[in-house]
Amino acid sequence: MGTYLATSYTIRDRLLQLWNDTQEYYKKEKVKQVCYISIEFLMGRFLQNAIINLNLEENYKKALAGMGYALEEIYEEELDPALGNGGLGRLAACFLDTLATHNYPAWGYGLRYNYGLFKQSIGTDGEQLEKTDIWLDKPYPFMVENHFIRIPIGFCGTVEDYVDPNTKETKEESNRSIWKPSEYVIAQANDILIPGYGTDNTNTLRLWSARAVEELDFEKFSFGDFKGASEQRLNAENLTNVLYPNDNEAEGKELRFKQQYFLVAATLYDIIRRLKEQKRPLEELPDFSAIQLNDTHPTLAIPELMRILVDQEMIEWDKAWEITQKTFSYTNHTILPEALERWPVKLITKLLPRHMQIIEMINWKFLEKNSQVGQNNKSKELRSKLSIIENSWDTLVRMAWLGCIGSHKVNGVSPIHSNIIKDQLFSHFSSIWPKKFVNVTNGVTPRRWLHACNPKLSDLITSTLESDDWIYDLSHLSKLREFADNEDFQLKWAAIKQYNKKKLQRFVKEQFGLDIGVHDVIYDVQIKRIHEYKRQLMNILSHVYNYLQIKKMTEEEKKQLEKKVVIIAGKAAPGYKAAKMIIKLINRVSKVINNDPEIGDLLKVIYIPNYSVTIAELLIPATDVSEHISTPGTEASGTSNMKFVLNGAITLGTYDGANLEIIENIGEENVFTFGIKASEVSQVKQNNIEKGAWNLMPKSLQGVLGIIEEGKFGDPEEFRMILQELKGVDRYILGNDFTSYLQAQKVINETWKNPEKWWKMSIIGCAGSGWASSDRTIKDYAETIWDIKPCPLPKIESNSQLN
Ligand code: GPW
Repeated sequence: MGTYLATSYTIRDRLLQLWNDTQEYYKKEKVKQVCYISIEFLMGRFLQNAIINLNLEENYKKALAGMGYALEEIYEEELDPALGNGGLGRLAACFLDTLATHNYPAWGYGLRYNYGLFKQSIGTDGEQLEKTDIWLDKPYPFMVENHFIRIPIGFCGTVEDYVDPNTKETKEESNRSIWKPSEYVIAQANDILIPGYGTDNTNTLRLWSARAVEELDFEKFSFGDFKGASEQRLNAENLTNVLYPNDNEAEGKELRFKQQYFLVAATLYDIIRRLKEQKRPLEELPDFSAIQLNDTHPTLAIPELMRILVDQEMIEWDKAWEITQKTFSYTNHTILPEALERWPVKLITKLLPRHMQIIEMINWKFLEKNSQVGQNNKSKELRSKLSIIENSWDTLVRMAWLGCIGSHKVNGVSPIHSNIIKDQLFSHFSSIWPKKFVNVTNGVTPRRWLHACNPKLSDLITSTLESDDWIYDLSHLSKLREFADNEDFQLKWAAIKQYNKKKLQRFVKEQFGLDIGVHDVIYDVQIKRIHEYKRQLMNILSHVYNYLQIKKMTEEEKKQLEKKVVIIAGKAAPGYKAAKMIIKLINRVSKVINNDPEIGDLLKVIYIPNYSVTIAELLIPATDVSEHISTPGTEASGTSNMKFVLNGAITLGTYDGANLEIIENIGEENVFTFGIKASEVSQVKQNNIEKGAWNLMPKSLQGVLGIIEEGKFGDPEEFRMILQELKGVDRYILGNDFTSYLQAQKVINETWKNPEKWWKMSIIGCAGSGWASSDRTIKDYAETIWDIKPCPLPKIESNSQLN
């Protein structure tokens, strides 16, 4: 830890200087900035990224070696802050890297949770165990507490009529009111410095943590009520204690709602403070800052800005609304109904009484304008479709509706997803505002996801292209295509894969004491949150099937088989029963297969616990086949699919999310595709409902379920819920896709026998991945939504002196 800290502090020193220079420069230039508000930022480790971005890796390696330390080992000492659940939070982190690298004036805004996503381990029965992630126990040199920035955030209380101080009159038509909160919590800024690659520009990720207004109640303390004395502090700090561990599922907890408001209220205060620092009026907010809402978690920013403009800044409603719509844009990341946030009106009224009034006013004005009032069924139906307020089991506020209505642009994250939101989820809005709905395809940062995690491949690409320009302009990778058939290049390419597989092999041996092969073994990897729609269940069931097949084979037949190591990793939300059962089943199957002497090294199934960004950086470069097998129409984009192709893994995927972009860009002949198209899903589901999924299921899968029910993997009762779902409705249509999934696996095994073909596919995949850079994504946002331009810091003496 000591060497890690010492090294980190030297980097932090440099960054602090560059950061100061950058912030001063942005202020001086008065450039338009973007603020990216996200309830999650899944940053991964910091040190290596910073050293690489500052172009100091060689220097540090040498200097440390001189003192007897290996830089790689120092990297390993760093913790990996888990302030996000999965793709949504990691996307935000990739965006920050790109924004700094390409010199955009940008801020990330999020929460500094005391506890990150739980640490996962696997119990003796194969079940997921969860432990608190107390990451702040250790020093974290790259986050600086900014004591000058503390903002009071109100909750609850009452709303009073606005009384004109001159006329002493209340004016209904001004829409103005006075909110008097009854509770306050302080938002404290904690800044993470964001270095860009090959530039001095250093941006800010500002994470808010909650503090009490009064740390200690001295009255209570002096009367001996020690517990009571710190109660307020504990209650306040509780607000940012823990990251909610759900991915693609809305958790309707009061505390989560408070977190969301706390995030946006502190952030807007901060942005407006900076605007006012420049002595600019609030009418200029849309020219001062674009604000991107990362999914609906920060959509309370819309009524909060309206409150500030109307109630505090005395701007009239319509003008305030124009400013608001021009400032915000909203990204939707899912269409799964269980993930679309809807908060009870009752809860909002209690916690944010004024905001609830504002939401109702926004809704009323919107409906007045856009749906003809009438009592016939058709106009009633339209009104209930358009309304922000939904009447179902309770009266609810649809946050996605609020996001659409309050923003000037709404985007999906891949073409198929953007089409679904335009034509289905928000079709009623897109006919009102056809130009509001756009697509911005996701991307990943090539710095972390190729250059840093796969240094050997990075070197090979640089030496082959005779330039490292590709690191900040990934479209250059296309030039690799001409080497796809080159025997010498293929050998080098394959050798690097072997090298990365060996690294993983050592890890598996050290962690689990398990021996896996490297040569002539296909590494087949599926790593992501465990979710029914992502169909890890289909993956493991297919290997039960394969296992049963091998058991029936003669020794001669076995000799013809390809060897495979199947790796699965990912966490399940602690309250998600089906997902936890899937983890248990994977581990039970793994135990049976790995310990069956008749199977030997033909098939191994490994579940790697506690999946994280750091583990992804180890697994992705070592992968031959990566699985992205969601039910078509369910995975908005996926981003690890991009990381894998970039690192020469071949995709085994369905026609879903960004898999379709991979297919489009590298050709379907270079992807192992299977299953039906999104347009066919509803018909299959309907058949399942009408005829019963069991009756439509292929014999192969029926046999597998039979074996589970016989107790081959322990008491079948433990898996009843997932088995019943498969046999009953099979919402994610595993049964329907099972046969073609097995067929795709066969094609993989056949292709593996032909190395020239395999490595050609692998190289073409990488060569055709230029579009998958988050640099391209951010350029799209900057040009089509944010209207911001790069603002590179001029190279000045004081900066260069540091090098
Ligand atoms: F439900 N995504 C995620 F839309 O990782 F909010 N967590 C989430 O809670 C949600 C979405 C939410 C993911 C999508 O599942 C994935 O398909 C996409 O690539 C990623 O967000 C980034 O856009």
